[in-house]
Amino acid sequence: MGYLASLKKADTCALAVGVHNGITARLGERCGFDALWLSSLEVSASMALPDMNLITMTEVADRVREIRRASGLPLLVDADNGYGSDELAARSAYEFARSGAAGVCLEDKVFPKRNSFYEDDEQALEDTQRFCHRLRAVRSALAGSDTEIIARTEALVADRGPAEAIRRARAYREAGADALFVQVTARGVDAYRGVLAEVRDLAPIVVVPTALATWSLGDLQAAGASVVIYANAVIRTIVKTVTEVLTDLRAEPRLATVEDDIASLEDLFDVTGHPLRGKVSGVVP
Ligand code: SPV
Ligand code: MG
Repeated sequence: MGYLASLKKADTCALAVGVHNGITARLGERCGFDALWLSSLEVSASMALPDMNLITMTEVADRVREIRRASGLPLLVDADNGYGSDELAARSAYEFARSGAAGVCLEDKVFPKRNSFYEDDEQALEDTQRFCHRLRAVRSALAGSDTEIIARTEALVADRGPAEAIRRARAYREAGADALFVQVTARGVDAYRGVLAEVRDLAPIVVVPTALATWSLGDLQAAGASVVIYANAVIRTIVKTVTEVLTDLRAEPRLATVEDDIASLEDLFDVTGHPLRGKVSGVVP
């Protein structure tokens, strides 16, 4: 049984964190998260790019391998819209699964997609039947694998209303998705609980509560979540903290200015492993 199916069967809710590389995955694991989300926003931002289908399947596959070396946690991979065609979606899912992904998430946005939170941009949805065709292509590429398919609908993001979100979630489940993810931004929050109530019995539900910042884990689980993903906390921490530390260091150029605000070398070596202390974690199994 796949990871998300087992969470639903156990009637439990896992906590996942969005990451973009080996060290952020390792830190997520050390901080006690249950699972990892390889986020397109995190990966794009880590390359100083906007999140709009500029990253490629091979770049993401490299990150999957890097993360799997650094952490044993289940990894859910954000495969965007499958990178432009059914064949690319299928190949991507196959490569990610072979590299150790527990789940691959595909969203119903046309290529090139825009991050759901680019509110001034057009959020154009793929036709439902075309997206179902894509899911079936991915399903057949993953035949015999435990890697699960998460189908994500952007209907609420695109302002298409709760009925459309429910209709699409049902269609995607029928087309072979193992889990469902209804993305929500500020404009969809009022409808969100009602949408999940209609789809939660169909499959495990993935929730990214970026627009639900005040909801507790209990609230999210009560609404139907089998896994809750804090998708972009890591990269936002990096932007804020690195900016603060470098600003201080530039203003007062001596390392002592910031030494209390940055990790000690000891702590860094503890995270990455240290050759003089035996095992180099993640390199020597
Ligand atoms: C991501 O983390 O890349 C996601 C979630 O797709 S969100 O950015 O909230 O759309
Ligand atoms: Mg994404």
